[in-house]
Amino acid sequence: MRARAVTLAGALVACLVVSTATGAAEMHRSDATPSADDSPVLTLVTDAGRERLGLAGIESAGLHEAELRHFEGPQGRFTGVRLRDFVARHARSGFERLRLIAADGYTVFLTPEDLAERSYLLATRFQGEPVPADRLGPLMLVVPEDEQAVLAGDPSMTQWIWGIVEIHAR
Ligand SMILES: Nc1nc2c(c(=O)[nH]1)N[C@H]1C(S)=C(S)[C@@H](COP(=O)(O)O)O[C@H]1N2
Ligand SMILES: [Mo]
Repeated sequence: MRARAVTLAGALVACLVVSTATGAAEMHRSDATPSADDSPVLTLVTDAGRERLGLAGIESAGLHEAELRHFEGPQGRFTGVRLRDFVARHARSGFERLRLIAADGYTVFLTPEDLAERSYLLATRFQGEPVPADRLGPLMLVVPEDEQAVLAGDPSMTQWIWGIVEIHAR
C-alpha cells in the first residue's frame, strides 16, 4: 500500500515535470477588439444554405489567443475564435461532420467529438494582424495544446490546415 502511494506520487511528480518541460501552449480569452471588416474571406455551408463571412462575422464568436510556434515557421501570438464557439454561433442546428477546405484543396474533417475533446483555434490573426494568403491566411487551424507534439512530428499535425477558405458544417 505504502509502496503504491509512493509510486503514485512519483508518477504525479513525473507528469508535472514533463508538462512543465514541454510547456504546451495555452489558449485564453483575448482583449483584442473584434474586426469590423466585412469583406468576405470564408464561405460557410450549413443545412440553412451558403453564406460568406468576413473577419467581423468570424471574430464575433469571441476572441481567444495563444502564444505558440507553428511548424510552418511563424512563432508568436495567434488570435481567433474557438472552432467550437464558431459552429455554435453559425451552425445552430448542429452538425454531424465539419469539413474545412483550403485554397490549395487540402481538406480536414472533424467530428463533434473532436471539438469536444480539444480546443481548436480558428486563427484570424498572427501578431495582432490579419494573415495574407501567402502567409498561411486568411484562416488557419491550430491546436495550442498540441503545439509540442506536432513540433515533434505527431500525426495530428495533419489537422493544422492553413489557407482555409470554406467550412461545411452539416
Ligand atoms: N492548406 C494546407 N494545410 C495543410 C497541408 C496542406 O497541404 N495544405 N498539409 C497538412 C499536412 S498532411 C501536414 S503533415 C502538415 C504539414 O504539411 P507539410 O509537411 O506539407 O508542410 O500541414 C497540414 N496542413
Ligand atoms: Mo502530412
